[in-house]
Amino acid sequence: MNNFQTVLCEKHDSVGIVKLNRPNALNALNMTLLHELMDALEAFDADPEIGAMVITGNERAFAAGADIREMAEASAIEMFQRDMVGQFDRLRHIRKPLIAAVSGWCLGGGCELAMSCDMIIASETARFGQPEITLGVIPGAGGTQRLTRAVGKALAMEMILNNRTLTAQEALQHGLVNHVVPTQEVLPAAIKLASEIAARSPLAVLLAKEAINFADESFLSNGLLHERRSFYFLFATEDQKEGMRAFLEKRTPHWQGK
Ligand code: CO8
Repeated sequence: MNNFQTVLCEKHDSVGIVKLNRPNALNALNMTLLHELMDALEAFDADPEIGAMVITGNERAFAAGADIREMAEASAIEMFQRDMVGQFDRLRHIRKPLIAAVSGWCLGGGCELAMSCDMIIASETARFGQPEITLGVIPGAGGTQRLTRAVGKALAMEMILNNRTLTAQEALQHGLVNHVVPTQEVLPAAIKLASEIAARSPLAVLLAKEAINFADESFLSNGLLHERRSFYFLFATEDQKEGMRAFLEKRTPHWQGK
């Protein structure tokens, strides 16, 4: 975890923080960064001390997209073999909650990365967009799908077909982000939210995240069945007994993840 070149990792109690660290390229996502980011997140996901994770950038950029320099001259076959977007699939297997703390540019693959997280905290300076059309391509890591689900078809069309960017306030208004805060507060606010979630009943958090993600990926009847199974399953845990008893006894529950 300490040998990464393009990301910095830190633990803040029960929260794992991964900071994208290619400031000279506005945190453009090259292959090294993508591999290191996913390695770091998977390590936190496997760490029993960690309950939730935050991905952040710097004040100027969360990430300005995939690294254009690295892919400009690539052939279709080279792109297929590199499978840059395949790295993104690793995100879908992270079970603990992931929060993006976004300041500045959040474009292309950077916006796709933020949207692949479970929640987004944006600073007032954040700018969201999918400018791939200006490069003669389209989003490749889920942008056409996730942006459409988040902001609706009309706005997604304008953003992807005509490079319309959203301010933080617009992103909030259209449901792309959870909160907008002053720039200095974006990381503390994300850590606070992650800490609060990390203090909740851990098995229920994992199953709730899984069930919500199912909503985007399935027909309603499949999603309902998935949710119901997880709900019943939680009655096999000690945490469910503890949570309900603590409520009835008017005390704070003590979660054990069992
Ligand atoms: N790739 C590589 N380098 C970049 C990128 C990028 N995406 N964005 C910025 N940089 C570099 C610049 O080349 C510049 O480097 P140098 O100083 O060596 O010339 C440095 O970062 C600073 O950038 P600027 O000087 O351009 O800074 P400005 O403040 O003038 O402009 C902008 C900021 C508007 C963000 C501008 O940099 C920009 O338009 N960047 C490109 C944004 C873009 O088109 N992103 C989409 C990329 S394609 C994509 O993401 C496809 C995703 C597909 C799947 C993803 C899987 C990971």
